[in-house]
Amino acid sequence: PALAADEPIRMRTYDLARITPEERAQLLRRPVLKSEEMIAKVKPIVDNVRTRGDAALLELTAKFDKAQLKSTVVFPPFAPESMQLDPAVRDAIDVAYANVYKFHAAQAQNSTLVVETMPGVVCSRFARPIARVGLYVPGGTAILPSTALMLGVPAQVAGCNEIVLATPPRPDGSISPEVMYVAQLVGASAILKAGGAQAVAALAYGTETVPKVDKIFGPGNQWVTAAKMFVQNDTDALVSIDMPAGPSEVLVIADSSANPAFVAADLLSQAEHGIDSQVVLVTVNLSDEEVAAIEREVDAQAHALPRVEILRQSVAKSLIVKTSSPEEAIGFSNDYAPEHLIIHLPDASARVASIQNAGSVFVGPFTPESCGDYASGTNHTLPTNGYARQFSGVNTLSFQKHITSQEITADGLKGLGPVVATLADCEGLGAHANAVRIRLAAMQ
Ligand code: HSO
Ligand code: ZN
Repeated sequence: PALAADEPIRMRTYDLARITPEERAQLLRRPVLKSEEMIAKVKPIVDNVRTRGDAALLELTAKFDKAQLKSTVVFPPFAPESMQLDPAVRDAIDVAYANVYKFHAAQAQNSTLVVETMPGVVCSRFARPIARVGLYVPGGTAILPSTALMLGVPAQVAGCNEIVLATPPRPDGSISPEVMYVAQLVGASAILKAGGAQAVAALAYGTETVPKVDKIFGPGNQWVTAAKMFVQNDTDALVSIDMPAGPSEVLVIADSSANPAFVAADLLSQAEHGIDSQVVLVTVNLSDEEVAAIEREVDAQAHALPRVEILRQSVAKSLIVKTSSPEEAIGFSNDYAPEHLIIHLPDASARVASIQNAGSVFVGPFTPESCGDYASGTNHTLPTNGYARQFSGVNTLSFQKHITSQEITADGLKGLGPVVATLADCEGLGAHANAVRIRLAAMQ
């Protein structure tokens, strides 16, 4: 239903003590992603790019991005004119880059793990970079150099050989100078000027000019997400993806110690991403008047923001859940498994110990989510849709894989060999048993 422009921008309120378990379960649900339907829609686009390569990419980019390109890929060195920035923006990107680099460099696992499990039986594990990675940086309603940073820095830290950054071009065929600058900072080896399912297909299969990659990262709209799911399931593509993605979310826990203006600002910062953004406020022992004070702030701040039309729709779909203890609030949050969790409680840092499911946590009144979105050092590519139960956000290890290794001495094999031969006999796999016994016999 259309919302009148003069109507207050309000969330829906529920009291956890007054709802049934079924209603509670309903509050934890996200809007359904019609993934099968979307996968059917992207298949023709993916097939087109896979079979016709660059010709298909150029046609689709003309159709969807209104850009007439001669070639879809740009290789370094990138033209200085394509990266010209306002000095204040460049300095801000530099600080963000340094912080994100520092935090992700600390995550790199470069040392080999070595364990002697039995005398003479040495097992080890070491990390190697994923050689070729594709980073999808969405276009659409906002330019997102921050996403280029969040995907590019861990790829650089991990030591990936080829970093292909894909992003839709503007109608004049160019890429925003901010994204170009970040591409250069992170050492991108190619920029693919394409978006949507066609960009994902080009990364997955390669074309005459686009290098094929081994893993595709990054957020995107339903088309991008569906295309990532499709290519991941195609064994011909031999490609993996970072995680299933859905609309962005935040859950804010606040009690009476919280500043209503801060709480409202945090809710709105996430709600402005898109009309499907999920914003949840979980209150702890707030009176009706205190809840109303936050709602008035949401309404007043929203009307003064540039993306008020998006906020009108996303806030209307968002929730306030009233609880009567911090434990109850955190219990609800753990069940919801939000992408972002902001804690406005007096003992916020002590509460982190009880967080079980969340993509990234923002602790205390002076930690807005915006800082993690841009520049504190943590990654902003995080699990949505409740996938924080089993997925981590993008991190340095997302760009590496681990190889295990073992080395067994002759004496080691004397100890371990009979165990293996017994188990192989038990499975009826005589050749396995023989590979051990032939050596044990040779040692006699
Ligand atoms: N909050 C978004 C990331 C972002 N915010 C990019 C601003 N720019 C991820 O959920
Ligand atoms: Zn954000």
